[in-house]
Amino acid sequence: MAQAGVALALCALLLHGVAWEARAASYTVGNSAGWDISADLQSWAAAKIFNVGDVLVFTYSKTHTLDEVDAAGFKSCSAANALLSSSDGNTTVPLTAGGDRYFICGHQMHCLGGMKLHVHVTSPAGSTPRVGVVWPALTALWLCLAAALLA
Ligand SMILES: [Cu+2]
Repeated sequence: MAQAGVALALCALLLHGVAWEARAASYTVGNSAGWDISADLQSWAAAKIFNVGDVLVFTYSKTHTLDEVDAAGFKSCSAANALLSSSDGNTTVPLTAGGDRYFICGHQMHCLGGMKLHVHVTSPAGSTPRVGVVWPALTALWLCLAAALLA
């Protein structure tokens, strides 16, 4: 009986792992600095691969805004034609499709000072992201449960 308990505990751990792998990544922009003029946003983005299904979380103070713009607005630091404009201090942006996304602070001087973010979102050709991880993991989970029941 003790053996079965241990096996079940291992199954629970494995299940936790499956849930973790299947979950899309959530990125806090700028890490602890957040969406801020002090953050090195270029380095932050350069070290990551963004996939469809991932989420960007922008946290910022009342001195900033979050504006999503097109490539031209990004280049010129102009939020005049913003696709999205937010100032609530905590904005979650789901990356629902592949391609380029551009974000700037609506205060032009901040943007010119480097408070701008370009991310390229990768969409795996013809498949749902991470499905390749989920099925082998689920199979392992079933084997684990079977082993626990037989123990
Ligand atoms: Cu700002």
